[in-house]
Amino acid sequence: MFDKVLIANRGEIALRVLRACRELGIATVAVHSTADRDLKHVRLADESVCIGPPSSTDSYLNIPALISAAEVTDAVAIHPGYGFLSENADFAERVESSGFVFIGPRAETIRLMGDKVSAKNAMIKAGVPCVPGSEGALGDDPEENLRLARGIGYPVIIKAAGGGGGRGMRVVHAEAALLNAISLTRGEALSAFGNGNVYMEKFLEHPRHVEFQVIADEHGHAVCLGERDCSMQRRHQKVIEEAPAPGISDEQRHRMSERLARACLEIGYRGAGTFEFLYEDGEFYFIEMNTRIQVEHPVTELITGIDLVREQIRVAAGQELSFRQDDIVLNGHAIECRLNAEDPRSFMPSPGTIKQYHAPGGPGIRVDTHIYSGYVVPPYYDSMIGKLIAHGDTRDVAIARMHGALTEIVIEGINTNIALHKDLLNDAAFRAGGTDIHYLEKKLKAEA
Ligand code: MV4
Repeated sequence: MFDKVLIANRGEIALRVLRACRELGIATVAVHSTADRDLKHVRLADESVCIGPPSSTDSYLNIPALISAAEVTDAVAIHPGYGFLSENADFAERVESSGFVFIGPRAETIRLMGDKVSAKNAMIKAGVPCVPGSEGALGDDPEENLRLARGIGYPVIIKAAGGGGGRGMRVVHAEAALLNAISLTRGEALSAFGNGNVYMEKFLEHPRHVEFQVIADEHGHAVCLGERDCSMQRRHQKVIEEAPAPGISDEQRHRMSERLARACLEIGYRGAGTFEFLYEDGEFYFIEMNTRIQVEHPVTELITGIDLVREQIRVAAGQELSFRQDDIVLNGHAIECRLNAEDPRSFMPSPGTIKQYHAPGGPGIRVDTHIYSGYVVPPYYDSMIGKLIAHGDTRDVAIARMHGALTEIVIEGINTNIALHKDLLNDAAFRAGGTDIHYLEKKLKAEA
């Protein structure tokens, strides 16, 4: 096992990684910007290094500063967390060429999945169901693109190969708008991602977002840990996630799990990963793969009893997964509410001093957060300040426990989305389960 891991991230996930390292007997190096000296994990880490000024570009995205910090502290491996450099193939490559272990997939796998056209091609080849669309990137022949869209049927969506997570897409409802949409998306993609490749798909109008967690080692073992429903989102930011996804049958889950584990072996996947699908009318359609640990990983941990960050570190160190597919039993239901420092009406970030913080607790409640009384939420980064996760034997019990936790928790001094979460837990459609990706934005609009 590694002697020392550098945590190239901040906030709750840095703390989560630190805790996993501590359990594995691994020493930790925290890196932080000048705005993050008082982060909880910086205090708990064995060592810490200031890597630059507040701006992410100059600190958490500063590759030379991170490599230098690993060198001066004699770290063996680097955990990228989520966001920042976690899916940057060049970073993974630089980490490895500097003699450190990148805790994640190989750089070439990150690159394969980072290009949504090559990712989709790889999944088609592996027999994973995808959204009907163009075979690879679109060409420049207008007639051919018009013919293609006619064949798929409107509405279609034009997506940038270099995009993902909602960036670089355009819906086209009628033929008159197609060619302009292609050239606009191409231009934006070129300037935003340095890659002008775009592709076309049938636009699904009322899908749910259902994603499958996988993890693979370098000894030929790949395991699927079931799915999560992340449909409750606003502007591509997830608000509530849950596992299992309401209404997905054991047969559907087993079928997908078997295929996705096989796909992992086919592409030589290593580490934790997530296959994202749109789910509509009982069918799954692959859209993207995330090659990192995700914010919502705890709901999978609670229903499987598996520590994903621990396994992620173990497989990066060359160890075998500590379980097999047949060992996986899904137990009960888990729900996560993302806690954001934001204005409840405008959703604008609400940084500042947390004057009081009281944690909720009780059976089935997990709190993943770095906040404490007196902590100052800086204005420079994502507004997520933590996650409340509730587990129970049934979805109703998990919801009831989450409601209790939201009532117990006290965060004073800043604005948060706690009230929104309470409102959503009481929402009839949410309680019924299976709302689509547009539900929250429609609800917010109707209540405005
Ligand atoms: C789609 C789609 C409908 N049809 N693709 C948005 C984020 C990116 N991961 C893919 N996205 C979508 N792709 C087809 N063919 C609708 C979305 C989409 C969406 C997907 C998941 C979660 C939230 C979303 C919100 C708006 C649009």
